[in-house]
Amino acid sequence: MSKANLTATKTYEGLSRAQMVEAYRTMHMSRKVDDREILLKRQQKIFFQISGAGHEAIGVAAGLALRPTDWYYPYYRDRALCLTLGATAYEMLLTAVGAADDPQSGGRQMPSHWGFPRQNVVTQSSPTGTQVLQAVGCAEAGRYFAAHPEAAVKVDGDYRQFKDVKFVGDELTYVSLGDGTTSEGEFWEAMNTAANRKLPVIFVIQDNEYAISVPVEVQTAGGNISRLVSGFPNFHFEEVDGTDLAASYAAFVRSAAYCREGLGPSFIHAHVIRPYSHSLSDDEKLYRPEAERQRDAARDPNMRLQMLLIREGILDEKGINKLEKEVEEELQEATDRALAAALPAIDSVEKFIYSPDLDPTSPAFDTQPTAPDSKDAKDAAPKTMADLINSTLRDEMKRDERIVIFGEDVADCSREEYLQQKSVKGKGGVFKLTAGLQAEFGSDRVFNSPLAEANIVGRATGMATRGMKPVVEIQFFDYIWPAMMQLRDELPLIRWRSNNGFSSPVVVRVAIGGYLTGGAIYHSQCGESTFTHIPGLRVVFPSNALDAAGLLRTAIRCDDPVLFLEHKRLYRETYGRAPYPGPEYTIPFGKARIAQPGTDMTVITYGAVVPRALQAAQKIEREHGVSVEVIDLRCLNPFDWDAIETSVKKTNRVIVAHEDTLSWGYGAEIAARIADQLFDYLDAPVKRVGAKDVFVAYQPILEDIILPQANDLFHAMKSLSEY
Ligand SMILES: Cc1ncc(C[n+]2csc(CCOP(=O)(O)OP(=O)(O)O)c2C)c(N)n1
Ligand SMILES: [Mg+2]
Repeated sequence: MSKANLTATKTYEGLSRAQMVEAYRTMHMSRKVDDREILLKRQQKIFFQISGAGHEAIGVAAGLALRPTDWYYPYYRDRALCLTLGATAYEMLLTAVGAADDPQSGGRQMPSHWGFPRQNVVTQSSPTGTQVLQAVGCAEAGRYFAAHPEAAVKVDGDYRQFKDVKFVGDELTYVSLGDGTTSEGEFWEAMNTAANRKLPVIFVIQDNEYAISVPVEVQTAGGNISRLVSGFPNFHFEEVDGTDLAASYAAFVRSAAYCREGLGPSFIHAHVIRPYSHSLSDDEKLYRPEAERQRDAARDPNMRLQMLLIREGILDEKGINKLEKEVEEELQEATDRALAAALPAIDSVEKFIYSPDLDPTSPAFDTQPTAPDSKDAKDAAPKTMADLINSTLRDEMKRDERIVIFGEDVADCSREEYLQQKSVKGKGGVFKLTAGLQAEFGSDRVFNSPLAEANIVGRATGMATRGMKPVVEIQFFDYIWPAMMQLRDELPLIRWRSNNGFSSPVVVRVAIGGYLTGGAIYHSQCGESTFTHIPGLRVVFPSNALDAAGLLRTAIRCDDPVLFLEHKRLYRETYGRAPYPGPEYTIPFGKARIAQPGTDMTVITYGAVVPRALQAAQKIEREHGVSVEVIDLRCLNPFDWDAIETSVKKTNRVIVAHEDTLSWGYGAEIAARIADQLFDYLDAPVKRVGAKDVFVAYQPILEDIILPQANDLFHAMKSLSEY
């Protein structure tokens, strides 16, 4: 072979000369889009800018080494990756101006919050680190569908009708984050699960040595994340100069091969630079001296590649100029079009908070229980709420193979062999709600999570984005807070922030509430109004076995995320038992139940206060002849305004009662709406009954005085009837 031919076929860690040129084109475009956005921001034509400058080589390397069938959870510096995957400068600028046709969010998110459905780039957000657990869940979904291909088939009549499942057997999931973000607990939770389950995830740390102004040695013990994570089992590790395109590419090729072989996750620690300030709101000169900035500049990835192209004779100066001119022309044309693009209609803001396809309040969910088999007395006997939740989960798992259940202690026994040997009976949840499900459906459908609530909700969110239906359990409401970032900033926003590009209809079951005699502060909390305050999250709170069964089934078949609150005290009460209503029994969301009809006043309540309100209502009827209508809302978001309106118009007196603390509670909203919209029908002020504004104490006499009792309701009813 001649020398010229040899040169022409020379590769750079496997990248051809033509690929090197195209890589440079993308890296240059990426930097130029940043520069253009900075200009547009200064001209006040866009409203935010954060750049990917200095991170171009690692992004392009990833895009070239990975496949279109892989999945991507990139962070905001990944502009060059997204361009390599096929997103365009025009699309990015549509996001920057907040255009109606912005394919990422329809004008809802800041620029650089990547989300391109076509490219499997899953909608990203601003909280640093929330993407990592979701990426783990995404990888788990790929593996799940490969093992259960039948589950991927579309089925009419529930959320599956509206969810295309895409998967290939040897796919992997890319997730990236900055050096500072490795300080987040969720990062460590994700590493732990990926290692433990040998998941095909490539974790990419883009280490530019700063998190805004905080240097890496303050974030990371010893200053090097690679050293800290080196003890995780099952990982393939790379530490690479992320400003070197070919070296970065090689790291991705090795990492991807390892993941695709099913050996486990990979970790790429890429040393990059941040030549611009953190964002346009930051001035790095305040905390970085000139000499340090110069040192970074000498490693600029774009400059390095340009020099390599010239040195290797791949492009000469003329060729570089020509390429850069082409980029400039394309960018100018993209900018002109983006600036002229139509803006979103202002009446579109409430679109896609919930599924536009499946309405869980619709009459289609209004069904009747099927009569129990009369030949089987066991079937016809009234069952507890715990029993019916268990039966509902079982029947839904039979019906829908996309359902998986995980959480703390929910499995029968993680050490399967004990079950097989029949040497143990199995646990199935601290309240036994999931008992027998692992034994029946297998350990890949019902399994224990680590003791980490963000892990549960974050992974579930990633799985549901891919089309699975995770029905996860938070063991106690009191411990839901580690998952709060996922529950407030992620799960309920996936659909809205991506303008319906993605959705994540997870069911989160939570054991809630007090009246336990000894439950004390940390096993008795309510706090539902914190969650009804979150747009995009359905919140359900049944008071009896039949409602729990019907509403749980609706929650599972629904196309929206649902927080399903199960009162621990009601799990095994005699009150509200019912025979199993059959495998198709559903109750629409947002429809209250009249627990007792009445004419003199209305009590609006839910959960464990329902039986207490009924007790008080019966007493006041007996002793004072006051007829009380008790409304059990059973679904808190949406809630049944029609039922409230009808009742208050009839009775003209109303109490809103709940177990949660009184101030700022769920009742405040209902009371305010009644005052606002039904004032003319009221003969007395709207009254509220709730817990004292303290936590629940351990000693039963303290618990009794803190939580609202039937007697408190009785007194409230009496005083209201006398008003
Ligand atoms: C949970 C959370 N806390 C704080 C912030 C504000 N914030 C945005 S970016 C950032 C620094 C991130 O640094 P790093 O992870 O190193 O990424 P880099 O920007 O350097 O690429 C901070 C503190 C945030 N977005 N989310
Ligand atoms: Mg950083």
